Amino acid sequence: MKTYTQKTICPYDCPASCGFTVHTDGKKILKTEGDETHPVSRGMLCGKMRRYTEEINAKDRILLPLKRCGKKGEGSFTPISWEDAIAEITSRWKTIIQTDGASSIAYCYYSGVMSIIQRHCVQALFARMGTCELIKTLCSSAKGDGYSSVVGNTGCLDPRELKDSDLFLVWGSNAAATRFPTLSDLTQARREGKKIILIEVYAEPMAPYCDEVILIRPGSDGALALAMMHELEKNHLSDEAFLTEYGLGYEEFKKTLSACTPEWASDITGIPAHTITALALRYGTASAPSILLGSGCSRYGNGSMTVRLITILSLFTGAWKRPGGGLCGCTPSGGSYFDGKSVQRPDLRTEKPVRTININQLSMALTGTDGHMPVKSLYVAGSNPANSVSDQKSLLEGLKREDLFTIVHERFMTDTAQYADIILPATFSVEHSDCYEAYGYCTMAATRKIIEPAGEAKSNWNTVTLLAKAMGYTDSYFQHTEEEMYEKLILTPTPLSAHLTTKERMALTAGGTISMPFARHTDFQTPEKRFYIVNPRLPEPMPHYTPCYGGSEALSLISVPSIHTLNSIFQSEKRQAKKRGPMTLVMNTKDAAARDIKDGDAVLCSNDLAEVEFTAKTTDLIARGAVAAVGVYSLSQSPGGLTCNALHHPRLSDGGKATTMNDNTVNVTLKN
Ligand SMILES: Nc1nc2c(c(=O)[nH]1)N[C@H]1C(S)=C(S)[C@@H](COP(=O)(O)OP(=O)(O)OC[C@H]3O[C@@H](n4cnc5c(=O)[nH]c(N)nc54)[C@H](O)[C@@H]3O)O[C@H]1N2
Ligand SMILES: Nc1nc2c(c(=O)[nH]1)N[C@H]1C(S)=C(S)[C@@H](COP(=O)(O)OP(=O)(O)OC[C@H]3O[C@@H](n4cnc5c(=O)[nH]c(N)nc54)[C@H](O)[C@@H]3O)O[C@H]1N2
Ligand SMILES: [Mo]
Repeated sequence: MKTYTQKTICPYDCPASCGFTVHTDGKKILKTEGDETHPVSRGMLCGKMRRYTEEINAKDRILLPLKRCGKKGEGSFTPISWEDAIAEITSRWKTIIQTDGASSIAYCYYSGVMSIIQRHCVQALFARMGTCELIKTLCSSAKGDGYSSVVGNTGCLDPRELKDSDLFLVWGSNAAATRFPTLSDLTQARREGKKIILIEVYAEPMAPYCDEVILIRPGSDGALALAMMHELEKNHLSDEAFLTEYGLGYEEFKKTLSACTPEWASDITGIPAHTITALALRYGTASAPSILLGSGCSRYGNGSMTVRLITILSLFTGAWKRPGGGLCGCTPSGGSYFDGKSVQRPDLRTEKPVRTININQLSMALTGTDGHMPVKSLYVAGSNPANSVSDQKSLLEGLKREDLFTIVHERFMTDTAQYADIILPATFSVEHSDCYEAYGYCTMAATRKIIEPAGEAKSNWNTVTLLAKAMGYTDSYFQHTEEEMYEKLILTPTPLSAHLTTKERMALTAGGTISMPFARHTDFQTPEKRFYIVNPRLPEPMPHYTPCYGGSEALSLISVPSIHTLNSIFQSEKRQAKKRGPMTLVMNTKDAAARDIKDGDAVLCSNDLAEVEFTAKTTDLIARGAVAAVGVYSLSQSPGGLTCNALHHPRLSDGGKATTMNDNTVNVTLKN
């Protein structure tokens, strides 16, 4: 058997879009390993992607189209042909459009596949059909909203610039799990004697990589940022010249800071006032301090405001002027290298959508609690809402409706697929061609199909175009092949990739990664070419502390990623599942002791939405009053058939219409 290697890109939802190499015989993937030539991952490959071969070749992969033959949700299916599946789906849709209108059809895609064609082509089909529009804000839109309300489209630091930082505030980012390549930058900085300070609710995973840990109450980071700025002002450590020359509203904002004392913030954050002062002084006396911001503190009712305040803090000492100084963790490119709109094609919609559905409120659209009729059909691709979306109990009730026609395009029998009427088999990244741009680094990449799809699996592009043709759509968009789309996308420049030569673009079509220039951080991309401390375009022009939703239960629940899984991906891979262990709720040792709870006990976590059973784990490295549910679990891995998402209200953030999955309260008791 002749084998060879080929480079490709990780399709999953991490900031780096790491490169890796596959060994193949041309038919099957035999092994994966790091790609030493990749400008970001530099030969590293996470434990999950080392298991990619097992995932691709898994025995339980869905390889044929399936049709439901039992009750909804029961999980009984029988194989059908692609022809019959497409005919049934499109005839049902045509009937629904005639009887109830296109606005009773919904679609849901999110981050299962992060490449541009396969991810976004789904939107084009539903735009053409004129169905409900989906607001895709399941992850970090509040963070993006808060950041851009200060600096517009200005790019933040690419983590490769962190080598010049002289102090690091790791602010709610579990880089050990979610920013693997950045972790090595932090480790290197520490070797050079630079200090790393962690500001976290749940600090256990990152504490070993940091010099100091500051535990903070969930959703209170805005108050900390304000008190730090108060102390910077008091100690003449703010860069007044920079703030006045490049910023708008500094003088007005400065006046509001006098009330934001460390004592005031201490009451809100639970951090001692002297710790806040020491942190501010250390930050203010560093030359090029960087803040590495995760998305955790943005997933609250006040998430956008919190990020707005942290972004202003990052500018307050003029750090943005100096190499390595500033904010890392938002969009480093400040825009797009590929013309994603040419795939999404919002222009295929001829009329304004009658109905929009926020993905965080899918449960409401399925049960009709959003003031509309419950939707009649749902198409899911590249998402597993039964595991990943809030208000899980209602969502499952909605999916159970016998009058809901659900199609799930998937690789595995996920909890969402269990509720389908028709399941279509989907490809893995090595079985289709696509373009990638990292959302946490300045890189763009492309990779062609390496092997033929297993069984009868089809890519999102090939499925969407089949459906469109069967709907009778003759638009030229749906007539393109996947390879034509791939080449077209690579050859179309955007303002940020306009400098690439045709030769470079041609080279990219063969596959590879291009490192793009870092942003010019003080070239502020706002209409005024300055950043907004006060932003007159916002409903609340003056930034200030706003509380999160909170709730009446005793403990605040946050939901954090697991190092062993990637959202709901890899949970069926046996070794990863074993390493991850049972569904765990992390508690502060004292909060646990007050409830007579010990490590390993079965506990019940409840609020007005649901009761969910977990295994308790206790540590001093989580803030008092907070509990953390680690990882996304399938319903079958949960002792009570529900996961932490059943405890998440479908409320939205203040800006960005985003998830507030960290902003819920719960009571926790020992299970008898
Ligand atoms: N291994 C692994 N990697 C992943 C993922 C995964 O599931 N597993 N998910 C991928 C995806 S989709 C994304 S969006 C990114 C996730 O990226 P992020 O969402 O940035 O995830 P984390 O890096 O865990 O950062 C969240 C951290 O915020 C903390 N936190 C929560 N609330 C607060 C708060 O109020 N204040 C402060 N200071 N901290 C708080 C949590 O304890 C957690 O450690 O990672 C991606 N990479
Ligand atoms: N409790 C809890 N909830 C969370 C999070 C958390 O940390 N904890 N994280 C949140 C965040 S940050 C995010 S981004 C969301 C993610 O939520 P989702 O976007 O729903 O992501 P996944 O749960 O990983 O499901 C993705 C599915 O896409 C499938 N898939 C992969 N590639 C393809 C493909 O090419 N085509 C098709 N058709 N399918 C494919 C995978 O098999 C998988 O079942 O979850 C959010 N929900
Ligand atoms: Mo995400």
